[in-house]
Amino acid sequence: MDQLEHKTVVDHEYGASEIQVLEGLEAVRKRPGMYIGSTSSSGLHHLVYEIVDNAIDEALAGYCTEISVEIDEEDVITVSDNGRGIPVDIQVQTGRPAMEVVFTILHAGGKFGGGGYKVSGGLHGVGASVVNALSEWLVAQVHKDGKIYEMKFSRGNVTQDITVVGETDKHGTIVKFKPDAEIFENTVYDYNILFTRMREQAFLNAGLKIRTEDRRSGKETLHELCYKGGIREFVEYINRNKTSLHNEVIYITGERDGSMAEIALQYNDSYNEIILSFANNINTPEGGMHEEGFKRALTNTINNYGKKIGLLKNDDKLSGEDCREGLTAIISVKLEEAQFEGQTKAKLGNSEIRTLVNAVVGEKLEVFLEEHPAVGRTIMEKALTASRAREAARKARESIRRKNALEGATLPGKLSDCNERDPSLTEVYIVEGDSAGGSAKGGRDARFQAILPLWGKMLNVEKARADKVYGNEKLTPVITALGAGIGEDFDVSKLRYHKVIIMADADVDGSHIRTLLLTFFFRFMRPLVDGGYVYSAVPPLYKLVRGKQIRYAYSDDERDRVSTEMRGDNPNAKIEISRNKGLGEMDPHELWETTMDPEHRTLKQFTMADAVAADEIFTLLMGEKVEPRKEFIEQNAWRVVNFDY
Ligand code: TTJ
Repeated sequence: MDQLEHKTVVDHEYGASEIQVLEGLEAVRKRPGMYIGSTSSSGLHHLVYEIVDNAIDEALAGYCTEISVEIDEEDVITVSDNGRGIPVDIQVQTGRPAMEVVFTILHAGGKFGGGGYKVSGGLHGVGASVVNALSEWLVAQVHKDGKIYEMKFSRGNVTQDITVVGETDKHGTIVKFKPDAEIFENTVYDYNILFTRMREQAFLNAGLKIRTEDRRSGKETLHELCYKGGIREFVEYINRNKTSLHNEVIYITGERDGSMAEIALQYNDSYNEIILSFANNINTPEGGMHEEGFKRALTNTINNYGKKIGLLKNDDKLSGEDCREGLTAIISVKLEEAQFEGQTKAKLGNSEIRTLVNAVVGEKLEVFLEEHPAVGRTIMEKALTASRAREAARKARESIRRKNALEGATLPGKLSDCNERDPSLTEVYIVEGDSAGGSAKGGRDARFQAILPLWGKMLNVEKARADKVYGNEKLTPVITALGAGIGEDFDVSKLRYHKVIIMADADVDGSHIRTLLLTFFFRFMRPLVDGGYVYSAVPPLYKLVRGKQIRYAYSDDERDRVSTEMRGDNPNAKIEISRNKGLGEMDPHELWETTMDPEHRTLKQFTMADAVAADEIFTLLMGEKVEPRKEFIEQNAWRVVNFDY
């Protein structure tokens, strides 16, 4: 195959710029966390996003209509697009082909070529060179001007200079890489994580075709995504299992000074608010200026409209939260120099965007409501009911507070508290049923473990408004035991235990109570979930007995392994294996050994990184619509039982 001409001048000594290249990528390999957040699963998947962002930029520039993401055997990833292809000509500043620069120089992303990269998606800014540095190998091909150009790398080093390897009538870029097992704890890709991310990108880029495919044996899956309606369809998707209050999704867009904002919203009959915001296609879970501008405009517009149609009297005022009850909204802004702030760089800091979104939403939502009076009235009524319920909830909370003050904030009678007072050292087991509670109380280490038994039917908070939740006699002991308040008053710094452990049987009933409690925590004590304070205890599934020797197993695999171990060299040994009965039937000592002793137990931490997934799960498991719930449980039966979301 022909080598490009410049190949003849490659055999030179290292110049200053190349030494910098090597040092740059060496730094990435030394401290990968600085560039991709972590070397755990999240970092591994981040590699794919970094590559895909380049293709999305090309789509934003208007030159790419299709992107494909594939997983092959050994977790090799291939990302391709039908864009113009990375430039292959020699770059003036470096004297190297642009294609090489993209993969070898840190932050090269938007710096070359001019134009086209106006709203760079790879704003977390690390780009293709970081992926290259962290890959065992990477192969890039560019189809352009009738030729196929190829370059190869290993751990950031060039192993094959740019070479023409064939002819083509197509245009586009193909990048194939294998994540480096020396860097990542685990190099196995989760198709579902990649698919969810790509679906989000497909919603955010209306009309863009995205294909995702898993080609690993036994896992074969394929999706073709394309949403002509963009974020309107995103809102419909989130609301698909809910009952919406008006048929059409409200869609607002506007631009100013090179920035643009796009908002889609629809109300449903739930009590929850879901706002997802994005800046340059990057999710901003901590919100920021675009969200602030939106919220401000929404509250103002709804209040003004209420006055205008006479549903709000003189001094009546709806709060922002009232106006957002049951709201699902997507806010997507595109701007030139996005400033990401906050701990996780997940918050948009550009204040001009607040002004833009506020102005656009203020102006256009008002017009919309005037042109759609039936929708306007529905939204007003929803907000008014929310306001009345909030007042009732405030009174309920107030009465809890007053009662606590009178009784000196007495802890619930059923709570067996621990001796230690430092919350960072303590844990509370929330246990279903009195007998399990008894065993737990007998088995615990009372120095740092508290036990709170619950019994009877738990309230499904997904179907109840806040005031009913605050006054609920099953939940009150949980609220007072945790000591951090509830709802708007919740203050995680007052939490009395830093581990809140739900202990329920490993069966369907246990899974139900777990789900009810988690829903409660998720909806009413969200910082508890976000802070990673919520755990699930994992009781053993099997008990194995050989003579006096007793062992436990927490899965079928472990049961088989343990049984082989116990048998040792004596193939005739009789090992009795029994399915574990239930927490209530374990004696205190057994419960301690298998489920509560920090030295031997397993705890599952409950985290909900993906707000859309969490909302979906709780809506389905706890909501009104029966059909989608049945479907979900049938499709995810094992996950529901194990609570392994
Ligand atoms: C840059 O400006 C001149 C014309 O080409 C532009 C460009 O680089 N386009 C481009 C890059 N399209 N696709 C990419 C790309 C695609 C993947 C999958 C990976 C990478 C690193 C870049």
